[in-house]
Amino acid sequence: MAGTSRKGSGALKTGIEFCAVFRYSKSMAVLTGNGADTAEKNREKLKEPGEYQVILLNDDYTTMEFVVEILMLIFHKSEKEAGRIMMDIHRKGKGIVGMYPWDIALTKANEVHAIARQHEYPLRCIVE
Ligand code: TYC
Repeated sequence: MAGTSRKGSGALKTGIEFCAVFRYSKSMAVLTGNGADTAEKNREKLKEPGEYQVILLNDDYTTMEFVVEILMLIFHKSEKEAGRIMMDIHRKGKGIVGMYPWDIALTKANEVHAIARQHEYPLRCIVE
């Protein structure tokens, strides 16, 4: 390990035998041993991945009008586009309503749930 006095290891010359970095993969922090990696590779691994799908799920109780309102209010869709997306979800069971960085995607999903529950609808929204 770094700081021990074993001799003969190339890595020990620099004082670093093992370097652990956190790499973010979706919601998981993955511990990766990569003492041999370059600074460039480390920078890539530390970079947050770009965007996540926010997906709305169909159900039998939430009204079509309410889903259209949600798509306009939370996801900034036009009324026409919101109607089209809602009908697509109604027919197929689910649909992507936007792509956002992780924190924004989670916030939007939570907003959908909060407003839906206030109106006593079971509407579900997931991020993946
Ligand atoms: N299936 C619902 C109905 O017929 C409408 C609906 C559409 C609900 C999309 C949820 O994500 C949804 N009232």
